[in-house]
Amino acid sequence: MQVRRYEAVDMNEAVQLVKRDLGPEAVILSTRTINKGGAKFGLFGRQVVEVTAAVETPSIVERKVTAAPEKQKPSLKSLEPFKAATAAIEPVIDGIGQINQRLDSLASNNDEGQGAGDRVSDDVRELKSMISFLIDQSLEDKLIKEGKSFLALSRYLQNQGVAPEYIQGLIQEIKAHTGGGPAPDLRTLIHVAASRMRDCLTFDGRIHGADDQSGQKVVALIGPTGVGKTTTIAKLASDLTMKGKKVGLITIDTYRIAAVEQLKIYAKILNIPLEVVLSPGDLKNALRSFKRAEVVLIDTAGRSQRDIAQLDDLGRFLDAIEGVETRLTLSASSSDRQMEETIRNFSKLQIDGLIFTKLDEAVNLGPVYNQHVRTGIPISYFTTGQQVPEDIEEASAKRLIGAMFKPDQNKKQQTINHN
Ligand SMILES: Nc1nc2c(ncn2[C@@H]2O[C@H](COP(=O)(O)OP(=O)(O)O)[C@@H](O)[C@H]2O)c(=O)[nH]1
Ligand SMILES: [Mg+2]
Repeated sequence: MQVRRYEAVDMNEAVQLVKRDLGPEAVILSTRTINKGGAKFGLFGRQVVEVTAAVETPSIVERKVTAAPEKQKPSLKSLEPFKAATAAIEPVIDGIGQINQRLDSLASNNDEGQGAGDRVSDDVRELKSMISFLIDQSLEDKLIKEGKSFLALSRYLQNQGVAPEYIQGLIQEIKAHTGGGPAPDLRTLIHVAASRMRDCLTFDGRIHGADDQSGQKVVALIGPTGVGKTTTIAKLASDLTMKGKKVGLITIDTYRIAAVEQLKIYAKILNIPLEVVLSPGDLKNALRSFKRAEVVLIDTAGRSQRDIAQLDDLGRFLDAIEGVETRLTLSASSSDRQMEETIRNFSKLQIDGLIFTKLDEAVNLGPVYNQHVRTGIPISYFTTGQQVPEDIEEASAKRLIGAMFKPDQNKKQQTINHN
């Protein structure tokens, strides 16, 4: 195998380079955006796309196989029964794959000591419901009898990561509406499902400024390490500043020097005051010094949602400020189970809204939908990339439901919009 690295101004050019150099068989192993020269963190640096690609160099044995005469290939027609059989067992294979993954994670969780018992029982429960869903052939048979459009919708939503219980609920609801008549065609069904799913969503918690007499809105972004809290704060601060709002930044993330430096750089570039705070008492003082700011954004340390002491510590900081709101920040590319665990543990604290980051990296948005519907916590923002300030938008059904039914359009779309 030959592995090579390329740099280009955009993905399109990178792919052309790869194809020209390695040929049409080349596969892209990884891509990332890097800054070349200029200031750090994307505001002024030149962005280039770095792509690592590889092409197989066939071994002597492989060459012999690929050189086999054309006539030995089975005709397309003779493949039909195999295709049908493969399609029939596909859901079961998918399911077995997922069960294997769960079993692997169960085995590793078992080694993790404190709290592992709870997680194991959660996993076992989830595993049981997954198995019963898979072996519940009567459900699938029923769907087939009602017409393939229901089955197709169910399979489709399953692939989008929507939880089985929501799919079943949705289908039952649509069935109740059709009054036992013939199943609608798939197009109509998708239309109805999308609209019903849209009705279950609540978007709120966008940060514009104070909505009471205080004249000030104080919002802390909380969540696990690395989800993008600091980057999101920089995006929000930049957007608010551009709209003429007076913004103040506070960081209580003093665990890592790099974390403070990261926010300091953003604050400097945006020309926004930043206070670094070490104790709940200091936090009160910092807020006093931001009396004239209309919005104060607080960056917090990435707490491991499994570390109760760290969460209690964060709670003490938040308790020191009257009227503070929180936005729990979650990566849209993490699994349903990870998100659920994070929300469960962070709900020791008050959660006023959800921000989902890294939509650009998410394979599908089913878990975002599941967690939102399960908890009923409104979604405030989506972020769609590493670029500050542009890769953020106010959360909308158009993006979430649109991405589920047109998955190829799940990438960057626009900056913050106001509909
Ligand atoms: N792809 C992608 N990366 C993001 C996004 N938001 C943040 N990141 C990256 O995620 C990494 C961690 O971000 P950071 O803001 O330091 O996370 P924090 O630990 O929660 O404060 C950085 O490399 C960010 O550039 C996003 O929407 N999409
Ligand atoms: Mg941070």
